Amino acid sequence: MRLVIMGPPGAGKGTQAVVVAGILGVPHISTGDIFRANVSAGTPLGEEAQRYMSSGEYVPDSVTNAMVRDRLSRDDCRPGFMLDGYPRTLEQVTELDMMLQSDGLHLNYVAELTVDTEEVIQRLLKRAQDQGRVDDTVDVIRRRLEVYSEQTAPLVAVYRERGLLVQVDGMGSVDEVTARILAAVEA
Ligand code: B4P
Repeated sequence: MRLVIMGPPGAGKGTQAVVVAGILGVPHISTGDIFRANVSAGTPLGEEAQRYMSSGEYVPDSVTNAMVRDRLSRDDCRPGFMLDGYPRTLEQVTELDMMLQSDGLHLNYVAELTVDTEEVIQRLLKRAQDQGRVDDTVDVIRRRLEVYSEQTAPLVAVYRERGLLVQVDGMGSVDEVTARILAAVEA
């Protein structure tokens, strides 16, 4: 099973991707987590990513695409994967298409989590208190939501056109949302 999970910041992508990937027995690949691990480790990739993430901007496509290409080429991705937070731009969609096509592979589903804007802001402000993430301040959250609607929301139409899109209500408890995703991807 090759899945993508998308949705605005705070929709529950990371939360759900961990659980669903575990149930399906495929690796969970979060570009945000990989960037944060590199920031913590002080790598050159982390230093570059931090400049963008701390202001709510996307890391440049060239950097992100190369990182995902490397990750998807590993053996554990052969049975499938759950991509969380990638693709986020039209250029990333094209690049992912090429990565898959070169191996004769295709996506099975793209699950879009839909959540009210007010709810995502509350979730991210709560996470700011719990975890102190630098990109969870009010101003940066506002910018991340703008960047999402400008650059990532248009991807929904692309995947709908391809017949891959499933929309999942992301409101409610974590368990309720997980059950909806599993039903939507017929797992
Ligand atoms: P991400 O790490 O993807 O961060 P995110 O959009 O905030 O989603 P996340 O998965 O962390 O949060 P979730 O909704 O699960 O990206 C961070 C940054 O990395 C981006 O802004 C960008 O700079 C960079 N980046 C990543 N991918 C990139 C790409 N492809 N191209 C360029 N740049 C990229 O959860 C949010 C909170 O809600 C959590 O605290 C959670 O506990 C809570 N929550 C979840 N489900 C809930 C529920 N049902 N009820 C109540 N709370 C819930």
